[in-house]
Amino acid sequence: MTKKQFILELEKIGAIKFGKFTLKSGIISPFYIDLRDMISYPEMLDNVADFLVRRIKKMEFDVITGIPYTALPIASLVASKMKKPLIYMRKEEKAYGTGKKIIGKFKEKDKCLVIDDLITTGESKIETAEAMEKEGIVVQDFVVVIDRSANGKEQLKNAGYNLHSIMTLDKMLDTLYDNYSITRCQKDEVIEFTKSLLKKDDPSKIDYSINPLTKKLLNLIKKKKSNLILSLDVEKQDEFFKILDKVGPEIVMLKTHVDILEDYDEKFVPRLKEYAKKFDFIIFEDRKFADIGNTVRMQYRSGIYKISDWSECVTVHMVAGEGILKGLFDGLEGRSSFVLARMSSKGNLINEAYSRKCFDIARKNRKVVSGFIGHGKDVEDIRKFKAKFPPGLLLLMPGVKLEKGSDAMGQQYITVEEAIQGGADCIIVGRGIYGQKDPGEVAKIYRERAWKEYEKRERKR
Ligand code: S5P
Repeated sequence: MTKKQFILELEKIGAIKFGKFTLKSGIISPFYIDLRDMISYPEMLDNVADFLVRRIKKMEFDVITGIPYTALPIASLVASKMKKPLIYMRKEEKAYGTGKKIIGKFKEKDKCLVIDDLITTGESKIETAEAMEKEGIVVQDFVVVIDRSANGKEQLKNAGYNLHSIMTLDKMLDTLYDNYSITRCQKDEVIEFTKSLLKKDDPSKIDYSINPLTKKLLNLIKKKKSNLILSLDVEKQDEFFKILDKVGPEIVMLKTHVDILEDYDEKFVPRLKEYAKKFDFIIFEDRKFADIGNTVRMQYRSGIYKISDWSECVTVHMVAGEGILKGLFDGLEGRSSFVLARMSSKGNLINEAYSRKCFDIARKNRKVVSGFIGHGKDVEDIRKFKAKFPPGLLLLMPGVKLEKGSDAMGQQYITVEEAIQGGADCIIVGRGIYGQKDPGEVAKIYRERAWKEYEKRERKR
């Protein structure tokens, strides 16, 4: 079978379709490619494996993998044809047994060639490579059957990987067009659509006016020369305001957990607002909403605290899905959120796929999402995490102290410098400041150390 015949065959079995398709992200696409069913056509499967063998024959690698599920049967056939060992990574986390992430035999530093069916943006390829690298495997080359991306090759190159493909989208469209399977109009529509996906994330096109809170925070950072958020987790109002008096000049945001206060009363909010005005900071209730839209709507607006009246932004867990944002913000103006895309606590259950879904939802809801709460084990880890953010969304980082360390209940700390170098726009500090003898003085140190690093980073950009 030639490549041309293979493409025509793909269309015949319904693996390529033209029309209107809603993608996972909610975007409507004029075409759709899905190679999953190819395994039921032995001749096609055999052919695709032969194409791959020809493409990779001269490459150097020790083991082969296919990204589950679609590419795994393809990769096993390729591995068998090439007499190379096959390994694969579990798609789901295993909660019992050995907990082994990679199935198959490999040695530390083995070079693994990764096969996949498609590439759309490159994001998930980079995640796979990073996950394999964590297990001691070296990844350099990806081979896909169809490159349907606008800039996947570039994306991977920037992350340090090579992309090879059996065929590109252009080649596929040309073949189908030449064979009268699609019209010129359909072909152009697909090309336009693929290009338009790129434009969406162009950083020079970020419009901050869509989210006034993001704009306000960025202005405050510049004006106060501060990236510091105080997390004032104390139980008495007296102590709360005593500390705030000292730390107020150093911060751009005050993060509260209002339900910690033992003596909360109707005087608290007006006083807090006075302080916010006097010291010019944003009030940020770290409520971590996580329920269905209807429930969070009430939790946010009603009850004793009526959070939406006074807190300019709140934290949100995206576990209940996108509806939570509707519940929280529909009908309200000038309010925004930070989504927990990673946590600082040891053993937390957030994984890469979950973080990515948070990014996707935020990308579609910039009006009410200003950015993410996130953490990382070191500068490199945070950099990779931040590189996946939709442009213009900010990273606030808790779990920060002057020195690395941890507490007795699983909190993990990295240093101010690591956080900012990695890409944090603000650091969130609690006990590192309010637990000290002179919170004002210590806050100043945090602010200065963060600002110094931030200026260095921004100059380099
Ligand atoms: O992953 C997280 C997310 C948040 S918002 N880890 C965190 O520690 N936080 C919050 O940041 C936490 O609820 C607390 O209010 C603050 C960190 O406090 P510290 O005393 O450990 O600095």
